[in-house]
Amino acid sequence: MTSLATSIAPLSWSELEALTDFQVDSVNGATNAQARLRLFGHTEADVRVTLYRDNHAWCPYCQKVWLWLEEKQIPYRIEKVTMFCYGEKERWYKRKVPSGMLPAIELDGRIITESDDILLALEQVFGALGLGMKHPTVLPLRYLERLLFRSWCAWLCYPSSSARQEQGNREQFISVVAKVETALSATPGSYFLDEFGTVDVIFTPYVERMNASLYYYKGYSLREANPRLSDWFDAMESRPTYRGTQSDFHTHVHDLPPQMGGCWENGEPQMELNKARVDNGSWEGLPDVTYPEPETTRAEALYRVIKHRANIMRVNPADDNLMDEALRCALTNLMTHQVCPPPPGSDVALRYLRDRINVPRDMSIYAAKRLREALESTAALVGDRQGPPIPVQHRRDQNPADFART
Ligand SMILES: N[C@@H](CCC(=O)N[C@@H](CS)C(=O)NCC(=O)O)C(=O)O
Repeated sequence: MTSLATSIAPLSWSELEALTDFQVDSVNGATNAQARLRLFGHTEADVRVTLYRDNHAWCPYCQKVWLWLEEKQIPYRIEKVTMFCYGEKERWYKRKVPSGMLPAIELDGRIITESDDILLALEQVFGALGLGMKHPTVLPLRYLERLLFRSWCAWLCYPSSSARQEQGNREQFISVVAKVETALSATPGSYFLDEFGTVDVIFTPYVERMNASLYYYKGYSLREANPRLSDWFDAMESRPTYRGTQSDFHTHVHDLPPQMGGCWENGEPQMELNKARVDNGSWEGLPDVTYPEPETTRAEALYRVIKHRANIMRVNPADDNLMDEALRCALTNLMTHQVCPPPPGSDVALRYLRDRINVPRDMSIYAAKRLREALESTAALVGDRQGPPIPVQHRRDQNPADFART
């Protein structure tokens, strides 16, 4: 878009609908967060597994099992459950799993909880993904993943009483990252072992969350600072399975605080810069994704907004008519690159939505970046007011009970 771009009136919903033919086969196509059934070319009669995972795809242990099932192409059903931090746990789920904890699977009618036990049970029935969970080469790497997790929590999730303590936590984390770099260097390829496998799946959820949270709360870019991890991320992003489960910085930095019991900023200049960028853009070029952007991302974002527009309108703090017009302006800008001024006073409404797009729940990482960009640049035409702050103690603003089933 150039400064010479002309200003146009918003397209109608039917005109917008005509601009997207985005379609995915959620059952047999590429990994996606919307599916309730995955068949990989099998029939429903072949389904032996149900995965219970959280609605928003925020739970890291759920991502681990989800990625494993996708990699092995095991036919399975998906039932989505509410996490305590954003709503009330479903009674039907508590009857199955009294603690309410996620993930769980039902395998041939048997409920299994604890992600490691789930993977072990799945391995017994369907075979391992590369080397198995208990293989002597895998065990020390699983241990290393937990070590990394603990040093990340120690740095991120507790307030430092002094600059020295903050520095100590940072150095402790970086020393464990060095061990991860060494482990990744042990094989010629980009994965942990010679072939992609269980170990990569086990590292994925938290390394993705570390990359996001340390960038935002500590000004430390895990992916950019570590060449082996950088290669590993790139290799993971070459897999459609990972792309389908992959989240972005904006989603993670705001889903983690209530799940982790708090994330602590260090207030350093780089941190402040990173934070402003993740919250307000530009989202292009952030080190949360590096594979080339597919051509369909704008059409995808448009399709997903149109599909959920009644719910989007309902939960928005602004008046429905105001938001309807403002949203059409942002979508018109998304698709035509033309400036489309929204009604006065709609900046808050547009930024409310900008702050609540969830990846991969709502759309893929690049589609979300495009949509946030269109919402932000449209909002900026009428004001600089931010939406209500995203809560940090809970995320009941994301209660799935306020949305219809997708
Ligand atoms: N050790 C468990 C940890 C599972 C866990 O901590 N799950 C969290 C979500 S990440 C949970 O279900 N918490 C209850 C809730 O948030 O509703 C595993 O590996 O499966």
